[in-house]
Amino acid sequence: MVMDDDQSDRVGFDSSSQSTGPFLGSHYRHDSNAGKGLQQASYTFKITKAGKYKLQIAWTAHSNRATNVPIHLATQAGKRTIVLNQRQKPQQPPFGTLGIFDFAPGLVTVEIDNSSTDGYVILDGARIVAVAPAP
Ligand SMILES: [Ca+2]
Repeated sequence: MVMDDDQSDRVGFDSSSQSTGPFLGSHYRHDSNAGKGLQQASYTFKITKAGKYKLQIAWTAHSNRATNVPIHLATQAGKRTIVLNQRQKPQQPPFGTLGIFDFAPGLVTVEIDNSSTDGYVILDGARIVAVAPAP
């Protein structure tokens, strides 16, 4: 399941760019390195089958990015926050893996915000990929 930035629910993240690639879809969005704490975007995935899933976020790395982007993951099991360094290149451009999680059927929400971030926060896309169970 892949969602591009245009499919997120957003407050802010109104600036879009194509300056740095690779990116998912036709562009990425960013917070203009401004309005800290006032911009959020969330992706909602519907899980139909319980299992392990890899959670990935797309971003374009650059030295002006934030090193401390808070990403809030809400699942049936609860909430957790993962801190992402967007100066580092994603492992599978444009996607970088945040972790592998057990998801139960229901909604999984991934929210990115720009609170107290120290550079540009990039919103490009997100996906979750089912991880095959061990044989
Ligand atoms: Ca995009």
